[in-house]
Formats: sequence, C-alpha cells, structure tokens
Amino acid sequence: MSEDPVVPAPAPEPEPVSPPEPTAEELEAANDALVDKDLRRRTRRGFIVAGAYAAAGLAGWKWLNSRAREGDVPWPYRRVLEFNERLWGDLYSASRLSPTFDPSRVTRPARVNGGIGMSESYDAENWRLAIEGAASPLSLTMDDLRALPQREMTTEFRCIEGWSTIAHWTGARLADLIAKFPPREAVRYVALETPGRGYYVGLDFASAMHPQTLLAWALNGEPLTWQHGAPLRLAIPIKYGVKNIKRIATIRYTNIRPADYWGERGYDWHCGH
Ligand SMILES: Nc1nc2c(c(=O)[nH]1)N[C@H]1C(S)=C(S)[C@@H](COP(=O)(O)O)O[C@H]1N2
Ligand SMILES: [Mo]
Repeated sequence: MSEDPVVPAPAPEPEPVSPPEPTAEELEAANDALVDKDLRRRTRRGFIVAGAYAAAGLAGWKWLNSRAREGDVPWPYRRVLEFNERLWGDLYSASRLSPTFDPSRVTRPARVNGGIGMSESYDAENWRLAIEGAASPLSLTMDDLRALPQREMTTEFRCIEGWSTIAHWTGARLADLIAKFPPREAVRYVALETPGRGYYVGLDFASAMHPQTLLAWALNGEPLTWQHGAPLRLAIPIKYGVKNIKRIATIRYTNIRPADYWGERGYDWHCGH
C-alpha cells in the first residue's frame, strides 16, 4: 500500500473571455448543409451581442480605475465602502456587547502599540480635558472625571494588525460624561484628539454612548503608563485598537463626521469588529 502521490492541484482555468457557446440546437443547425439562413443570422447576432458585452465590461473596468481617487480608492469603490460603513454603523455598533472575561485572564505584560500624537510632553499636574460643543466650552480635571461613576471591565483588545490581548480597564463611561456635560444640540458624532491633534478618532454617537466605551485612567489595575496613554485614553472594545485613542486632550460633539487618523489612511471609518 503506498500513499497517493502528491499531485499539485492544477491551476484553475481562467474564465474564457469569449461569447457563450452556441446551443446544441444551433450547432446541429450549423453543421447541417441545409442550415436555415435565419438561424445563421441569429447565431451571428448572438456573437456580436456577447462581444459587445465583453467590450463594455472592459470599458467599465477601465472607467472604474480611471475615476478620481479618494484616499487612494477610486470613488465608486469608496461609495461601496461607505455603504458598508453605514450598514455597520446603523446595525451593529449600538446594540452589541463585547464579551467580558475573568480579570485573571489579562495579558501580562500589556502590549504597547502606536505612539502617534504622544511625543509632546504633557503636564500631569495641569492636565485638562477640553469639551467642545457643550452648552459652553469646558475644561475638566482628572478629579472631575473621577467624580463620575467608576466602571471596570475585562475585555478583549484587538489590533487591526492581527494580534489581540485581554485587558482590564478602569474609568468612567463616555456616556456618563456626555450625560453630565451634554451637547448643546443633538449631534451624530464625537471627535477625540490628542494634545496638538497628532492623533484623532471619530465615533458615531451610538458607539460613544455604548456602555463599554470608557474613558480609562487605569489598565490592569495600575494607573496608565505614559506609553498606554496617561492620563486618559479611550477603551472601546466594540472597535479595533485604532479607535482606542491614547492621551485624550479634547472631546468634541459635532454633526460633521470627524476626520479619523487611520480612516484617512484607507481603513474603514467605523473600524468595528
Ligand atoms: N494617541 C495614539 N493613540 C493610539 C495609537 C497611536 O498611535 N496614538 N495607536 C492605536 C493603535 S493602532 C492601537 S493597537 C492601540 C494600542 O494601545 P496600547 O499601546 O495601549 O496597547 O492604541 C491606539 N491608540
Ligand atoms: Mo492597532
């Protein structure tokens, strides 16, 4: 008994770019010396129509790729992306709860990734969180934030690059902050920015109000380190890591969809998972 020889799978045949095969009926007629002229004409017309479709397909493809590019994607593709994003935003972000874990499962040491917008030194003593778009502009201290109900959660942290960890977060719900310092008018988005706006993310309002969206000041039971975004960062387990902005200096309520650092570089604006 010998094993089957390993035969490499044949490469898939490329789809022939040719008109459809004539039907059996047409072939029979074509082979017939007494073929009826009308049938010949119809067969010919079939070929011409198929050829025209093939040419239109090629022209369409060329057209698609020659369209103006938005963020390096031809705009018709971008429209499809945006449609998908709308579906995502409307259907999923508000209702779903991200799974939670026993705190004993946290990944130690916590992984560090991404330091955009974090190079400027910050003054821990005089650190302030600016809120724009409330009844009046606000400048909150860490004590103002700690006055909100404190929440804890152990959730998965997923980076879009393919790794994930389990993290335990301590902080306040962004929803509680929004309830205490509400927007002056109904808005659709919340923008968050680092000092100097080196890194910035946008959230649809439902994601901002999600019960697991925290303004966190501690990770795995320790105050945030500089690398993890001290003194305040976002923990939003319904989204990929990119939305978990570190070192938040400004929160703005807005009706204009906020620019998003990685969204501007080709990633899905919502970045849910
Ligand atoms: N300010 C700032 N926040 C950021 C980033 C960044 O480059 N700058 N990177 C993001 C990405 S891609 C990830 S995966 C997480 C990593 O968070 P961590 O370092 O706490 O693991 O931070 C996010 N928040
Ligand atoms: Mo990431």
